[in-house]
Amino acid sequence: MPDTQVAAADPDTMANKTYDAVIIGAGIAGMYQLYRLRQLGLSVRVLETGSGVGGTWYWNRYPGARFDSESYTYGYSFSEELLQDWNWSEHFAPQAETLRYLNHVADRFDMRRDIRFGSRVSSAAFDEAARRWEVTLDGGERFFGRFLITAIGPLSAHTLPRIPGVDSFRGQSFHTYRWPHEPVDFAGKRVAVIGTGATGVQVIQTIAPLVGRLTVFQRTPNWCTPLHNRKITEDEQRKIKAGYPAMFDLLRRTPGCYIHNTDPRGTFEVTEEERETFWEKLYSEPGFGIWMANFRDVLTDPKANALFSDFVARKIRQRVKDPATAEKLIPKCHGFGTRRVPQETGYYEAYNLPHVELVDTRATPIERITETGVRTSDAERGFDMIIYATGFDAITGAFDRIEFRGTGGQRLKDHWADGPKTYLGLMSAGFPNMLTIVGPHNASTRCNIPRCIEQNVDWATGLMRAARDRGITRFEATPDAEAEWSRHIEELADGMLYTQVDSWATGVNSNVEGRNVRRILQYQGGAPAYRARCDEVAATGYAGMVLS
Ligand code: NA7
Repeated sequence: MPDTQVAAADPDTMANKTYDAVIIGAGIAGMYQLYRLRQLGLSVRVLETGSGVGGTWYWNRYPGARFDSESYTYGYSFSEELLQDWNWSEHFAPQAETLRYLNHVADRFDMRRDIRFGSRVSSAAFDEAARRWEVTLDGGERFFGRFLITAIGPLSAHTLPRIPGVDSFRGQSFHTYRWPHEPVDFAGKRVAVIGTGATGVQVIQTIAPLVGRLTVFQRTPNWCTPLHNRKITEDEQRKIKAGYPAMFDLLRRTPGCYIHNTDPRGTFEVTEEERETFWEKLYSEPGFGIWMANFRDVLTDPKANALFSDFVARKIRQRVKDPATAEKLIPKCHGFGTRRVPQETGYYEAYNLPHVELVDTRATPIERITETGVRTSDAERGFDMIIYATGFDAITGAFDRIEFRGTGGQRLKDHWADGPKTYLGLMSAGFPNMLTIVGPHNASTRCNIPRCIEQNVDWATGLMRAARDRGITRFEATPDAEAEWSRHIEELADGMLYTQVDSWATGVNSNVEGRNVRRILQYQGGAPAYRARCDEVAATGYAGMVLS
């Protein structure tokens, strides 16, 4: 068979597995990066653990998984035809629809031929002499790329609880991130859910009416607010499609690239009546407006924050019939919006069902998972199924699970041992030719994520275009630029209420050794300022980097 035909069947064979760029991950970021680098005419290989595209939306198939961003603000913006052809069915689309969308994108742009599925990267090492990365899969297969782009997701390193006996349970058990592809039957089952973050809330409200008995093990309650999801009408569909340019323009200007923008007023600049009316309006409106479009000081002034937290606490008391359960559901250790706000649909009402029980694991800690259920300090309960909605080793965890070695063999894990050190949240000194899309210290993890992904990818693509045009085979952030950016990140976070609270956003995870200390992982200056800084670096010929 002629070589050309071999290449058509398997590009890895002819190309000797050497590419201009290797991308790790075929989620939203990896797919878009592939599309853009192909436009540059580069040879690209995407390595993906799963058997399909979609990343977050491929893995998180748990019941109730859906957007918290308005669907039409979440899709890719790069193709007008795609925008006009795709119809979102609901204002906040469910996981299956989003996965369908991403598969549609992969097919439409013929992406799969450059993606290797079922390929988990275990290590990547920079070869200084060859100025390229050597990327190794589980099982030992190797790929080579001049450039290495990580698109491995901020919430992809899922964590099971460090509770004795997790392996001993004989019933069904699932982490929400590794939900089975086959349907799961809940009818008549005694089900435990551990964890009440954004994921746990979606699971609980969805399965509560389906199960025989539901016990929720809550360690920390969260401030949840109504999603108010509904179908998109035909008239709305037309308006959405006609309004894309204006909408994307707005999204470029808001701090988190949502359609919600901070209210310029201060909480105490209005009368009590005006305040209540405004907050009632926010509570009755869909999506994250209540978090993102609240008074400007709600997330920074402790008094304003406490007052709004009281407002939401009142709502919880009104909605939960049993006063003792309501009190358990009201957070006491953190204010509204200082952790990710779960968006709910009937979550609080689920606790009014006679077969749903809430266990406060701070009052009665889980001691062990047994063969038949869960033992707390005061009781042993039998279950048919345990659902772990216990979250992720966020933002840096996926990096820790791959052995990245830069110049002189240094490990990224060691370089970041005291917290990430980056330049623009996109690269790290000592790790040449490597770009970290949605990495720590960039704006994307406090963002309507595809919007910031597109910014990250477009910037990375610009750098690679410059490299191609100028014959550059090596780029690297300088240690000074890295130190300055890392300081800037700390300064921006100073005074934010969220930095005083344990959560995945501050890098705390009780289930991972060494993750009990808060770290600053996110850029807090807002997406527009972040984009401006990145653009300035590019416009000045990549200041803070050495290109050769
Ligand atoms: P989160 O928000 O990190 O939530 C994890 C939940 O699991 C949270 O309630 C934890 O309690 C709880 N948890 C974790 N470990 C334990 C143990 N050992 N015992 C009891 N409870 C435990 O993850 P999600 O998946 O809900 O959401 C992640 C993001 O995905 C979300 O913000 C969206 O952006 C999408 P804790 O609060 O730590 O006390």
